[in-house]
Amino acid sequence: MKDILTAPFVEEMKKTTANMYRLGWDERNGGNISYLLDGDELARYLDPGRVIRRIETGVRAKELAGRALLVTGSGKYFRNVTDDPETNLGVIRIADDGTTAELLWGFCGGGRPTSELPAHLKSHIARLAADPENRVIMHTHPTHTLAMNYVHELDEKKFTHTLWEMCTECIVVFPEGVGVLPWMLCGTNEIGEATAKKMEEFRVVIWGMHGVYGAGRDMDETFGLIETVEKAAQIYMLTAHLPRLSTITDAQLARLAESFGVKYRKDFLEL
Ligand code: 2HA
Ligand code: ZN
Repeated sequence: MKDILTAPFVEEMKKTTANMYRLGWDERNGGNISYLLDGDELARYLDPGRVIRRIETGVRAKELAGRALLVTGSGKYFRNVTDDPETNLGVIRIADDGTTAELLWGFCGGGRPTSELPAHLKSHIARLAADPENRVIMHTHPTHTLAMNYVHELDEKKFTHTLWEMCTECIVVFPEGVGVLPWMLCGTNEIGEATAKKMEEFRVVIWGMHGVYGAGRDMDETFGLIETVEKAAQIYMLTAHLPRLSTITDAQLARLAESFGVKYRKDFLEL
C-alpha cells in the first residue's frame, strides 16, 4: 500500500488550499473544497474495508452512495492544510443510506467534514447530472467578487454581463454565466438545495454577501474558473467609480463566443 500523503489528490489539495489562502480568499476557516475520488486509485492508498468512524452528515445524498471524496474539515484553516493534511482533511465515503459518511482517512483528533457539506454533496449530484466528469466543488470568499456584491445589483443577467465586459476571456471561460443567490444562512440544507438548483445550469454560483461556489472536472479548471470571475470583479472594482470611456460591446462578446465555439447565454446580451 502506498503512503496517502504522497497521493496526487492530497498534493493537489495542499497546493490549492495554500494558493487560495495566499490570495487572501480564505481567511480563518473560510472556504471548503470537496474532490470526488476514483475508487481504484484510492484503493492503492488505503484499505476501503477499514472505516475509522461513521459521521452523520445531516444531508441525504443517495446518488453518491459508495463514492469517496477528499474534503476539507469543519472549522479548519486552509492555511494549515499543507503542514498537517491528516488533521485538516479527510477521505469520506457516502454509505448506502446516503446520510452517513464513513471516514476512511484523516480528520485526526475528532474532526468532521466541512459545515457546507450539504451544498457540496448536492452540488456534486447536480453537476454530475450535467457533466459526468465533474469532480470538484470549491467554495471560497474571493475579495473583489465579494466587494462587488455590495455595489452591483445581485441579478444573474446584470452581474454576468458586467463580468463578461471586464475581461475578453470571461465569456469564453464561463459562457453559461454565473448564478446568483441572495444572502442566505450558510451551512444549511436550504442553501445547499438552492446552490445545487443553480448548479444545474451554472458552474459558478455567487452566494450573496458571502462568497462563491465553483465546479469543475479537476482542481485547475475549478480554481481557474473562480480566478477568472475574481479577476473580472477586480477590474470592475478598480473602475466602477471612474468615468467609463470604453467597453466590450455585446456584438463583440457574441463574436468572441462564436469564434471560440462556446454555447453562451444569448439572453444575457442585448443583440
Ligand atoms: O467553512 O466558508 O461558508 C467556512 C465557510 C462557511
Ligand atoms: Zn463561506
